[in-house]
Amino acid sequence: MPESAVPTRAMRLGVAGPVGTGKSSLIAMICRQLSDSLSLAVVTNDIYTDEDARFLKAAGVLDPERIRPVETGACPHTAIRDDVTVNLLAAEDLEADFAPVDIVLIESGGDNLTATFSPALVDVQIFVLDVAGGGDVVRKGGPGIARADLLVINKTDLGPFVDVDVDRMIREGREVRAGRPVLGVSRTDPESMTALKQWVLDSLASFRSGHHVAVDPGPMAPHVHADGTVHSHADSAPGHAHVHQH
Ligand SMILES: Nc1nc2c(ncn2[C@@H]2O[C@H](COP(=O)(O)OP(=O)(O)O)[C@@H](O)[C@H]2O)c(=O)[nH]1
Ligand SMILES: [Mg+2]
Repeated sequence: MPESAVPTRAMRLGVAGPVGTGKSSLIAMICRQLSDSLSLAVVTNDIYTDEDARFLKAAGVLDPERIRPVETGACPHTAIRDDVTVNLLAAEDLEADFAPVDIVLIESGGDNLTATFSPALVDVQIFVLDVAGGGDVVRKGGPGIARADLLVINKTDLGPFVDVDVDRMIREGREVRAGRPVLGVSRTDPESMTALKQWVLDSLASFRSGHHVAVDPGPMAPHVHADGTVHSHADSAPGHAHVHQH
């Protein structure tokens, strides 16, 4: 990117990963640590409710007006991957309403292991797994695990209770990610919170340098929705139509 392309808009940071791994908690943690020094806003993607937005508002880490839900209907992946318009509009509205905004955090409404953000929507993305999901999940791979800008292995405090070797899980994460960063995180571990904060600040510095290139972790694998719909994003370049079939 040439020097003249130094961005003036907010950085958009995506947080994806299976339900329950701690995406909302992680966003709350980032807000708690950075809202004094930076202007932040949050977009949540819920299928039918505004559960995540309500959770974050209740956490009291940000002015509730800065947290907005996008309701995505039956396929939450589409709104972060194939047609990102509603998310982009929500992010741009927040930026306009609370200008200047430094970072808009976007929580995915993912319901499986394979959802990733389009680089047309986010500049950087975190993929979140948790220790309670089992030590094997990292080895199963997938575009988010392998190629998101950061892999967070959350709830490291639970390792001893679920018989998971956390250090090994992190090591295996590094192996499948070919040197991309992996961070073991727990809300009970202040050092891990500081490391997460530093990663966000480093990402913001890189974004503002004008040399940052948003990376596409790759298309999500075909998956089956609860209603039996088979959903293939095999060619899901930004804006590309994807296939739904029963
Ligand atoms: N033990 C433990 N639980 C956590 C941690 N972070 C989140 N949780 C819990 O995990 C559950 C799911 O978290 P949530 O942020 O709603 O997950 P999301 O569905 O990915 O947004 C909640 O009950 C959280 O309290 C952590 O670091 N340690
Ligand atoms: Mg959530």
